[in-house]
Amino acid sequence: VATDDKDVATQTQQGSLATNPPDSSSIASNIKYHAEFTPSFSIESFALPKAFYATAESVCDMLIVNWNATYEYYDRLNVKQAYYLSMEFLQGRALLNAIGNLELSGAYADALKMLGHNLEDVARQEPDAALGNGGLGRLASCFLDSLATQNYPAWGYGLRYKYGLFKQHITKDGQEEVAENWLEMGNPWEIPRNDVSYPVKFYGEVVSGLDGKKTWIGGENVTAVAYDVPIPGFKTKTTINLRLWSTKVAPEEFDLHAFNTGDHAKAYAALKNAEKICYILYPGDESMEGKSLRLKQQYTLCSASLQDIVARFERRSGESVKWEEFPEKVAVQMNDTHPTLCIPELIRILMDVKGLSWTEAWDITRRTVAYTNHTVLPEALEKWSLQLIQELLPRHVEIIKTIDEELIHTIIAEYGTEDLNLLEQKLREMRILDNIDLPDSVIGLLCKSEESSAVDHVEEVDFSDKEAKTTDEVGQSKGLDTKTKNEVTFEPDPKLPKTVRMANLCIAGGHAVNGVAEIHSEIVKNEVFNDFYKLWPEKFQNKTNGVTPRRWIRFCNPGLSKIITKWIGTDDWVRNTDMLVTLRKFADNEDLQSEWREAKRRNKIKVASFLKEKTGYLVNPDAMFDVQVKRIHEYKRQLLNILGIIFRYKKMKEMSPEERKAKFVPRVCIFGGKAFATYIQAKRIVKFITDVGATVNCDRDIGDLLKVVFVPDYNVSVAEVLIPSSELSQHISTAGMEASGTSNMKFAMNGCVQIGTLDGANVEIREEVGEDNFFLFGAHAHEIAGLRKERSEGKFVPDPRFEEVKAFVRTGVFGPYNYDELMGSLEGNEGYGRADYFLVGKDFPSYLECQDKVDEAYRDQKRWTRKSILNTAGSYKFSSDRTIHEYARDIWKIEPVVLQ
Ligand code: 4GP
Repeated sequence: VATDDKDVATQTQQGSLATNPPDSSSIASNIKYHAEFTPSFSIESFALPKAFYATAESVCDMLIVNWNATYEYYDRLNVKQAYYLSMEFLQGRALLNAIGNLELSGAYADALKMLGHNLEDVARQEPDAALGNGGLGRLASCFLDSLATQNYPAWGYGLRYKYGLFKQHITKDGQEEVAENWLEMGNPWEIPRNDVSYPVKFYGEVVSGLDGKKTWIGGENVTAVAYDVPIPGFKTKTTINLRLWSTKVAPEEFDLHAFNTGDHAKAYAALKNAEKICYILYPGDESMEGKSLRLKQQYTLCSASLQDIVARFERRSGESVKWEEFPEKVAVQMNDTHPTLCIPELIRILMDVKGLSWTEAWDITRRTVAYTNHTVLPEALEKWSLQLIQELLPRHVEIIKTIDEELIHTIIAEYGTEDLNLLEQKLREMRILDNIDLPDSVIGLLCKSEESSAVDHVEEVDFSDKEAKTTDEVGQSKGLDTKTKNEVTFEPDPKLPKTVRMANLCIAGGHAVNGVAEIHSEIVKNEVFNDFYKLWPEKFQNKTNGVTPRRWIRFCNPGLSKIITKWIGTDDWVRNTDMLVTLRKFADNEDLQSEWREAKRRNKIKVASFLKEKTGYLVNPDAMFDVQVKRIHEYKRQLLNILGIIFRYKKMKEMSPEERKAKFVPRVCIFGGKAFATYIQAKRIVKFITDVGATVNCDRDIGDLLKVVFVPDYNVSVAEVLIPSSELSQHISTAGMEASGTSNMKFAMNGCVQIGTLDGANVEIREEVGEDNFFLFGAHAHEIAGLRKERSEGKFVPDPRFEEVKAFVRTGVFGPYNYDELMGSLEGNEGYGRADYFLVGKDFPSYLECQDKVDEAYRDQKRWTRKSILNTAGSYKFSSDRTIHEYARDIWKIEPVVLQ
């Protein structure tokens, strides 16, 4: 065993992997070698899950060789490198993806067969790496795959959470959350780098030297240690890095004295404090708890990553470090506002550690950093309490105040001081610091302009002396005297909190701001950040999301992929999805159509047994598979879907068996998704759907005509099973609220027809697949504000079908649970919050009518298959390869580097 294994090792060491791939018997012996020598498992047997871990270790050997070669090459060429900073990476499983990208799937399947195992069973042993909540995290993971595949020099940086996104159990009470200990058995894909670690400081104080130089001292120090996860590209040797930080106690913080004198609790406190930073993935935009811990997480990511990036820049620069060239070698992308602290942290490192001036540091930072916005939901736009940041990161608050002051001067330069009401409004809306006194320098300026009264525009202020300012000078200035300003007051409201608006900081401190679909980028420009757009139109861009065609069609849907390859004549479409367009000309070809339907049917049969295993429900694979899988959120409107199903159910019950058979196409309605643990309304929706399923699925009158199945614990791996089998998928958010959506792209790639609103990337998908092949309904984004107003004024007249369905629910047909809160939220009853804020009632009639059209189209299987083929063909645009290429070209200015 050892000799054979060495063969693989030698082959890979010599870097001959790409040209000389190992055969199945050498792979088998390498797996055996790991089963014996990798000290994670006892030696007694070679059963599951050990077989998975040994297999993964053997794959990882190859990845490390390629990783080293890639790293070494970038170092040697000193290329410009992009860094994608994200609090979330929703990687899912890695085994099939890695061997698929290495083109070794067949060899591994054979090797495992020799060892008495089946590749699929082995792969299923891998826990999902769920270091993310939803779309934003999965996008980050798709991006890594595309970066590696297209040979872009780029790394991801994130946190190595001990517990990923919770496991969802469905009980009689609805969703129950259980901790997800994905690292329990070890992680074969990571390489701990004990030699790569950085101090991360919290609390303490800032002292100024005589020369004005600031030093941040005291406080609490933790150590961030790097864990590297190699990310292989498809059909390339390029293997990039996802560097995840884990925190541990800094040696100086461990109180040995306390320990020795028996105060173990005290000694352990520091240990736990440090480790708990990376304990759990926070549930994202809904969580109100643990703010300080969340901020510590964000800062840990920013500080460790930037120290690492700066160190690499210095090392690669050799003898002559030219800081002004930093932006020519480094691009930092902030995935939403979570890594906003990158901005003050880079400035801090450049000024306080490297000795640069404010002007230099500010200029370098602005040329380096860019920001992606992923949501316009007001509650998800991060605002941090100034007091909390002040306590935790006192030096950063000084820097943020200086940036805020800089921004204020820009705003004054833009709007002038003639109309103080307008200026006051703009300052209130645009400042980074919300509800905080204006700095003295600004007050002086405004008073002067008041005296000379006729100033339109003030000159840009020179900030070159900023490093000499103290916190007191910047922060403790008074509000303007209300008397001199007549009506206008620049004073903070003592009743309101003082906060830092992270998105405003990102926009001011970065050189690019992008939305994630055309319609969303327009909303970002014209509504949410319109003032900033007017100030800096050149910063605003669109980068429509994409998904990796490797994971999301080639590997998860091998049957369909084979057919596509056959009809296109090559499998190059996996790297160049533009080729999918070729399918258009075969959309009516009967041979293709029947192969296509057959592939879909095989996937449906697989899913039928998957559903049986997960939920106990038996479904008919000949029924239409109608799927809505995504986070449970009111704006995504799972409620609209389930109410539509209930209406259908009610109508079926009212008909004779013959009538209902003639009227309705049999459907299996599949739901999946997690609700934030603290999001009560979303959890009610989960409970509601499962209750409806429990009633409908046991109704003998209905039989196979309708099934409603909620798949528990929706995650990346579940998506990989469900999406290839689906025929209709639902993307039915209230228009203007879904930034993009990415599952819509995955469904389209897999030949699934969509029903949806004109929202997010749906708009572009519809354009590409053709209007006839997309079931459109609902209000448009520009109508929403008016419709909400109409509702709140009591002018909305609900459709009788909407009233009927709610009344039906209230009869108690779905069990003893009281759905008053849910139904009430659609009516705006007192005490139930927003009066159908998401406009379910408004869109209900057009949704029902559209669903009738879906049934009608499905009856004609040729017509339906044509739509399905045209969806795959039209999905060519939604590869993350295209998205990444645009980021690389327009924002990061990096070039592909192919290993020689
Ligand atoms: C999501 C958006 O809700 C989704 O529309 C988009 O496709 C995705 O980001 C990727 O851009 N946002 C989040 C979040 O996941 O946490 O804000």
